[in-house]
Amino acid sequence: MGVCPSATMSQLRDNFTGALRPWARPEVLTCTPWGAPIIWDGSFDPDVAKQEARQQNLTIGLTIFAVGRYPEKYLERFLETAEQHFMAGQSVMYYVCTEPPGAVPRVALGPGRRLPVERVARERRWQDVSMARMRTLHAALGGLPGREAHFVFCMDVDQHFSGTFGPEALAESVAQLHSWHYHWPSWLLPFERDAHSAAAMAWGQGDFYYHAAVFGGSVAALRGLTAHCAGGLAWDRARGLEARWHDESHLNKFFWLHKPAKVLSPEFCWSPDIGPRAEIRRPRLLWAPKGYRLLRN
Ligand code: 2GW
Ligand code: MN
Repeated sequence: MGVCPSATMSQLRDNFTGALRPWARPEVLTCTPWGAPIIWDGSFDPDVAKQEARQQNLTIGLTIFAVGRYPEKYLERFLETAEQHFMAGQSVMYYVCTEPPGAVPRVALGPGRRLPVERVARERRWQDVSMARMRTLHAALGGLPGREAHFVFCMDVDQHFSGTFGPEALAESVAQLHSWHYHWPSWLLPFERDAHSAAAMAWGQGDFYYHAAVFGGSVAALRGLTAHCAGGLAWDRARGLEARWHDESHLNKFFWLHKPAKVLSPEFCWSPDIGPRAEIRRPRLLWAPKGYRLLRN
């Protein structure tokens, strides 16, 4: 499939290239139609990416929300594995938004890594917990986190790291291919189709279906993204609407309108329930099994 050797230099100036070698993965799509790299295991050199990031003395933020029963259930493993695998050797700021506030486990942090804790309001419905993240993130990026970090990743907490997730993943804006949908034809993708919703995608629209469990970028790009999504969620709510996959639907609309500068292969956020796949070599994040009945009440 499409290899994109030039991978447009303008695109890559804000990207950490990690010496891209898309030809190393000829069996998968390594470039989007608009020229952004889709990175797969083996298609970059993690050590080169590491050096590029070290030279620029970056601070990388990672925002995580954990409210209700999620802190006790997921936070410790997420943070412990992040210490092993997320941006190892770089300065990292974890921004944990949690409720109750005492629920953050004590995790030993490496040098240059910090973990301030923010308290957030508890929402009544579970859909609202997930959707309120966009509003809260927007505010946070306008405050201290936005001034400290150069790049920020925003992640679901119900997952853990299982492999290196390093600076090769950084770019002006970064989207994650959804592991259940990356090989589906466009007309089957679960975009919001109600034309009245702010997240509406007409038939024929949509490049890929992205997973809201991982997205990232520069602070400026994420300010735009979170403003768009929080605005769309509020617009829908004022009309009594709720998009099919909540904040994820609005995120997909945003990335349709504003193409991401880098796309992460499903290896970066994989669901073990799918089982082994030849093209999935080394998963970086693994979803926790869904215990909906237990947690969604
Ligand atoms: C969410 C659903 C049902 C019950 C509880 C919660 C819940 C979510 C919660 O009680 N506490 C909490 O902190 N959360 C946060 O919201 C947490 O960060 C979690 O990872 C995130 C999204 O909820 P999650 O992971 O249970 O839902 P998923 O894995 O189906 O998420 C996808 O779809 C969501 C919208 O429905 C979001 O777009 C999410 O980013 C997607 O990965
Ligand atoms: Mn999740």
